[in-house]
Amino acid sequence: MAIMAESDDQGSTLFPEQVVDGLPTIYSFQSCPFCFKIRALLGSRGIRYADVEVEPMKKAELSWSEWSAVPVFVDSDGTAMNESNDILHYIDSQHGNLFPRAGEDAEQDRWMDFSNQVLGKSIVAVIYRTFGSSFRALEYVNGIENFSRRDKLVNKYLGGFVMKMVGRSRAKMFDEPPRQNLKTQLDLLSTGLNGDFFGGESPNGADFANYGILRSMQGLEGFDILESHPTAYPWYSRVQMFSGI
Ligand SMILES: N[C@@H](CCC(=O)N[C@@H](CS)C(=O)NCC(=O)O)C(=O)O
Repeated sequence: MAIMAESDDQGSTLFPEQVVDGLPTIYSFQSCPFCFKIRALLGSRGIRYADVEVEPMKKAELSWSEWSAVPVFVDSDGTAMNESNDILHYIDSQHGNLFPRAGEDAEQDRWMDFSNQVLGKSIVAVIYRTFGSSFRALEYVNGIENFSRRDKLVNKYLGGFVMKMVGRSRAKMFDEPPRQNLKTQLDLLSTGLNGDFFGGESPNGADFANYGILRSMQGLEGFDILESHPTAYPWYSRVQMFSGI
């Protein structure tokens, strides 16, 4: 595929060839927690978007970029970027400016950071706690039409094995065992709520960031921990209503 990169006036790189159907485009893994953050915000604003499934081993779909992790977001004008929290800020800045930018609200910054540094790592320790739960989490690759039979097998079993190892290393970051730790982190998350949302009466960046991480667990090992949490689950359900995903 030809690489089409131009510079805009601000010096950022444009990749108009990577825009699908003229829509804002997410390059993602179906199961990626950071990608759900972006889908949640786009959904809450009623923005139509294209979602390109990246094959996790070779990542050929990202060969046009310097990035090797998803999500990568390409806006409809070709503006491309990575890092989920930066993408949330960018999308909000283009669609209503409904929550503060990074550096303008210390609490929002703190809880957006928490989504990556603490909650994301806590759920990985739970989802990939055993080989069985790890292979189940990778089962989604079997439903992706354009993955070859070989890619499906490699991703499920080799990917599942690798993720089990990643899960073990994430678990070592916390004092408590994975399931207990997730409950503790949900207790902590609940202290950041300002009424219905982190953002008060409506969701802000911290709501979309933490919701996205937890949304990726739906149907997987450990979601019951969220479902039985008396404060975090009602909050999760409220953000879900907003995002529609
Ligand atoms: N800090 C990044 C983290 C992104 C990330 O770690 N994505 C994972 C998927 S959930 C990834 O693509 N990892 C690289 C790999 O699988 O090779 C963000 O917030 O966007």
